[in-house]
Amino acid sequence: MSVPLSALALLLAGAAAAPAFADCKGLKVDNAWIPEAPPVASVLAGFASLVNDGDQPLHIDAVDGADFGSVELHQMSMEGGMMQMRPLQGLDLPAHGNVALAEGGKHLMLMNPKHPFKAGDASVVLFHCGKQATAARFTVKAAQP
Ligand SMILES: [Cu+2]
Repeated sequence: MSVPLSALALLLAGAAAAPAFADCKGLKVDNAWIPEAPPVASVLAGFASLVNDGDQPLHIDAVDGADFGSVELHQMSMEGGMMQMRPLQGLDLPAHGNVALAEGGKHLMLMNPKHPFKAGDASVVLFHCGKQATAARFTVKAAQP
């Protein structure tokens, strides 16, 4: 987390105020969604397509959201026949490249939701790249059977 906590608190508190950060240059977050989970779930997954429209590579160094205790980037992989998850320290997006946050691969772990979410709800998640951050609206949808 390279963003001063005071700046973050200001951003999260100031819903009506102008954003404290400029957007991450070139970053677009498409098809952002959260599979609906039981109301007691202490962690939710977040999926999206991250697109870098810019001419420069992007590095996402932190993710957070006001509705969650914390947000982690995870990588899922098969190890010894078992699905394993490990946290990622950040995410690189090449110029004009994209990275999928999807089931079975890289994804967001939205830890300790501050209230239950049901299908149709939405939550804003911030992707930080240095001093900038891009806000993305994640919609809660019924998980695919
Ligand atoms: Cu995970």
